[in-house]
Amino acid sequence: MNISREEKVEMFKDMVRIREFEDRAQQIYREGKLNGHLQTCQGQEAVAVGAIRAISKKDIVFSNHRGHGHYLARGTPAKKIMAEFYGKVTGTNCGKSGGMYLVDVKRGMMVASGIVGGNICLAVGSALASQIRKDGVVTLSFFGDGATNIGLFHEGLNMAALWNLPVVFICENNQYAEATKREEHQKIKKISDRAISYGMPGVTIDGTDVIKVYKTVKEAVERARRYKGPTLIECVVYRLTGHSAGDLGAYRPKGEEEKWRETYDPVRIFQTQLLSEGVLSQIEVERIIKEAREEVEEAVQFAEESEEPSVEMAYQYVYQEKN
Ligand SMILES: Cc1ncc(C[n+]2csc(CCOP(=O)(O)OP(=O)(O)O)c2C)c(N)n1
Ligand SMILES: [Mg+2]
Repeated sequence: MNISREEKVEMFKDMVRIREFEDRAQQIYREGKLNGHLQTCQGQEAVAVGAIRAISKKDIVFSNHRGHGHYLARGTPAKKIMAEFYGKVTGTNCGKSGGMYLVDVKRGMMVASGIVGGNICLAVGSALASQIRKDGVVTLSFFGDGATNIGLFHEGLNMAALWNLPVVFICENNQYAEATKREEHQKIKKISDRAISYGMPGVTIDGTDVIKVYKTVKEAVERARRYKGPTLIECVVYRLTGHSAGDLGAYRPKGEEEKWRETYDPVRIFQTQLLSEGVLSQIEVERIIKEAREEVEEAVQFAEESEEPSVEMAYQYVYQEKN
């Protein structure tokens, strides 16, 4: 599977956009400008970008509470996501949800679920619909390591395997579920080992390697599209931040984050790779970072200048409107 220089550059751009967006959003949250929770995905950019680039336009994605990167990679405008954080009417959900439940149906981004493991069965339902319609659509479900202990994970994967549904399960194993280290919430060494008990292929990969993620997901998507059944892909990453923007991660062993940052920062790894391959020059890298920052600042300005939703809007989109 050959990946062109242009594709690599596009992937790098998206990873930088996500990193810049998340760093800035976290900063804004810490300035006390946003309500609710904000779970950012620094350290997981390669999963979002690699996986989303491996699907086609008609495919469907169910994201989770750490999903901003999935949306940015799919093309949801940064300004609409930022406006949603601010609770503004111009946000993806008209300011009604905040960052945890982003929706962009037009781009096949059905919903991000703040219910841990909640999107797994929604994705299985979507894949069942595709199988009945024979529409050739594949559904992706993103979730964390913590979600793999939830009942819905077992029920969903079992049914998907049994019926050969066109769905790919992508576990972003970022070593923590809130403040609980993975070794303290499950005994298995590899989450992908669970796949065998449902009768589907399971694979553990380096989730900081965007090309590896892309190739692995692409293969699983092609398999699913031929109705050969689902795959469980465990992407090993590290959450380069606290659980949410208000969490400084004091429960982590001293130096742990720094160690991962030095060795497994996906953005830095890919940047070094592209520089050494001669795909990008240092000047081009700097330009990409500058453009990403400009896009994020425009998003912040748009969000701050946008209107609050009206009181009447509280009752809109709650129930299906008649006709
Ligand atoms: C069903 C359910 N239980 C508990 C919570 C509270 N909660 C929110 S995020 C989270 C941790 C999830 O960990 P993981 O699945 O590893 O995802 P990560 O946050 O690491 O991306 C928990 C327990 C919830 N939202 N939903
Ligand atoms: Mg986790």
